[in-house]
Parts: sequence; structure tokens; C-alpha cells
Amino acid sequence: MVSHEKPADDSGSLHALPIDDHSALLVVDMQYDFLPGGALPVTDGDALLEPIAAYIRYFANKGGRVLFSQDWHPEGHHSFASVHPGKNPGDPIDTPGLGPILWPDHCVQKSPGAQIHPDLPLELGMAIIRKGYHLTIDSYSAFLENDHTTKTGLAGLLRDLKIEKLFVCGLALDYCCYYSALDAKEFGFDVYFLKSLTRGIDLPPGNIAQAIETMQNRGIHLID
Ligand code: VGL
Ligand code: ZN
Repeated sequence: MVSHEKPADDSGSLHALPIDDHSALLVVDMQYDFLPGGALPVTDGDALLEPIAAYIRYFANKGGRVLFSQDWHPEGHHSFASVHPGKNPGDPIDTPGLGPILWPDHCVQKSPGAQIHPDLPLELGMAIIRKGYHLTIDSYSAFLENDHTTKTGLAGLLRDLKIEKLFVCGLALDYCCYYSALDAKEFGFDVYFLKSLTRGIDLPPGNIAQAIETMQNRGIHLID
């Protein structure tokens, strides 16, 4: 069961968070393919464009660093159901580095669907972390690929900048945002999950509730 009570350490609303020059905002995978009309659309994902754009400006104004992640798969990526004969998107897969499920072809490198939506102020981002570019390994987290070993370099970058607090928003709540938040916590950052600035896929059903419960248990601040 997921508790709907506020966790004891909840640090309050979006605009009461301790943002300073040791803070970074990770805007996860706000790409056309994850928005309605895209290849792997997250319901209501487009409702995030305006509030995330506003939050990026607010955050940068407070002296925080802004980074984007970008799902960036080569054609024929092994996370795509289309490369597994007889398989469909949503089917389970348990090959190391992939799964738990297969996806439609999405965020293919240089395709329009892989573009980060230009309504976001990309110019305020100091870096774009690409992930999922190894043909046989998926990468939900912006820190570690799904083999749990291969680093993207994001942890080192944040440490070099003396970042202590990482704020996470974007798509999708129960995949790339979730795994990025868990890894950030593992790497020692104080993690603020901006729940109202995310939307989830919820595959398999119940996945969103489980992700939220796990984050609460790991000491990630969930901000509504
Ligand atoms: C994502 C599934 C596959 C995400 C990326 O950005 O959450 N989900 N690739
Ligand atoms: Zn992907």
C-alpha cells in the first residue's frame, strides 16, 4: 500500500525548496516521442511543458544549475520490441541490461521524436546527458545504464560542480525519473522528486505507486 500521508521529511512546496548554487535540476527526457502524438506517449505529458519551463527559469534565477537528459537510441536498439521477432511493445524481457518490458521504437538518434521540446528554455541548460546509445543496453537512469555498471558521467559532473541537492522532474515518472532519482540517492545526493512536474507510464499497472513507495522508503523527498 502506498501511504498518501506526507512523509515526515517533506520539504514543502515547489517554491519553498532550498535552491542555491549547490543545487541542480535534472529535466528528464522531455522529448517529442514521450509527449502525446509521439511514439511512446505519456498521458498528459504535454501539460508539463509550461510549468517545467517556468520552473527551469525560476531555478536558474536562484543560482541552481539546469541539466537535461535525452533518451538517444540507435536504430534497431534492443529495447525496441521490433527487433525481437514475435514480440510487441509492453511484452516482458529479462535479458541483462534490458527490460522489464519492451518498447515501441522511440527517440531514435537525430529523429524529430528524439528532440527535446523547444518550448523549454534549453538555453538555460549547462549540459544534456544522452543515454541509451549502446545498442544492447537500455538506460532509464541518467546516471547508470541498465547493466547497473556503465556510467553516463553525470555523477562525476555534479560532484565536480559541488552539487549536493538534485531536483528531478520530467518523463517518465516510473522509468527515467524514478531510476535517475534512485541512482542519485545512491551516489550520495540529497534528492528532491518534483512529483507534480512528472507524469508516469504505469506499465505494468501499479508501477507508478510502487515507484513512489520505493522512493519514500529510500529517503527521497517527494514534492507535490
Ligand atoms: C523511458 C522507456 C523507455 C523514459 C525511456 O524516458 O522514461 N521510458 N525509454
Ligand atoms: Zn528509451
